[in-house]
Amino acid sequence: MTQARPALREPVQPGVPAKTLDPGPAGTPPRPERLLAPTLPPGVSGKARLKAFMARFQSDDRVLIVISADPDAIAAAVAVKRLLWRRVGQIVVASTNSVKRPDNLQLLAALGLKLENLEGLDTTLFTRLVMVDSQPGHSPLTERLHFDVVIDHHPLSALADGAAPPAYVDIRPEIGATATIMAGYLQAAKIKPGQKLATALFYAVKTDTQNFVRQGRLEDMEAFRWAYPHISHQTLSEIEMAPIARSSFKTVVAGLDCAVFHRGLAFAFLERADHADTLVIVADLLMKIKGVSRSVAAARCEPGKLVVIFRAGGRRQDVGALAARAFGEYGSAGGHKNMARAEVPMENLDAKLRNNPLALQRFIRQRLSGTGEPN
Ligand SMILES: [Mn+2]
Repeated sequence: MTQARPALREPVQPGVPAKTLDPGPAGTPPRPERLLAPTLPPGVSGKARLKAFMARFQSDDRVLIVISADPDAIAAAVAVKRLLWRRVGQIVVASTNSVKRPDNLQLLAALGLKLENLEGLDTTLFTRLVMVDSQPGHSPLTERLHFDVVIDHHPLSALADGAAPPAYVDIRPEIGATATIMAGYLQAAKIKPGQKLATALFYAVKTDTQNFVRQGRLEDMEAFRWAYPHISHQTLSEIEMAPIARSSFKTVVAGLDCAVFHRGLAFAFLERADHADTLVIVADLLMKIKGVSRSVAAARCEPGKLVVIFRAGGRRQDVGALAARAFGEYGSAGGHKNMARAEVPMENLDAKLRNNPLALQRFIRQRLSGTGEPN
């Protein structure tokens, strides 16, 4: 049996060191990992989950909710905020990544959610740490923190050596979105979602399941239907039609302009991109071109890393596995079947590649085609 790779969430947190993904140099046996374990059995009722979750908090708690900001994570964080409203002393939401993608910015604005940057935040000021839509091992910023609660839908990942297991863990990889899981808690608490929260949850399920093409399950559809009567169509369309920042526009145009096409694969390489989120826009737009079933957008982004974004249509591809095979030995790489990314610190690459964009582009294409993936 092959060693299961800890699948990365998409988007991957910036700067995840190779060690979180790489089981070790070839030939060395991977050390036994302690996986996070759900604290309740699978079939337990929503009420029981809610009770176990709420039991973690007291009225004077200062709660820090940690996310890697994307629509699902943002919606899940707001759902946790709603559940804990008037039940704890303070709630702060912090992200491990900076937000640049237009829909995420629009969503934050629509929710009026102030997102702190986890880096530089003194986590000891908080009495409870909660993580949603991610797991502590996904980011070097969080792997050493002690979380009280983890709620997620990514595959179970390993706990860092010496890290204490969270007291409450609800991880259900079979669910399409963490927003779906959170809808279950809100329903158990008999909370009717306000317009903003409903819109955020609705959009989260929609994007994380890619309109139910990917991994959409009955639970996701039920959450979708539950949220629907309460959403604001105006806000939803503002999020979906969010404008691209003018500073990213040039990168997007250049990314589309340089794309090359080969048997269903659209490949765009830029020497530099302003932000990884801009490459996501490029990869998504390339998928809209007729005949394209897979897209890859790659560029060097600050601070000093190569970012490769993967998108695929349909159910029969697995770009998460492709990303891991192609770049896992150089940095963090992985994701879902239809969405994945690799982030490789430039210092992990040969000096020749660091200073020669053409060589870097060739290297990426070789890694993509040389890993057994039919083109
Ligand atoms: Mn998610």
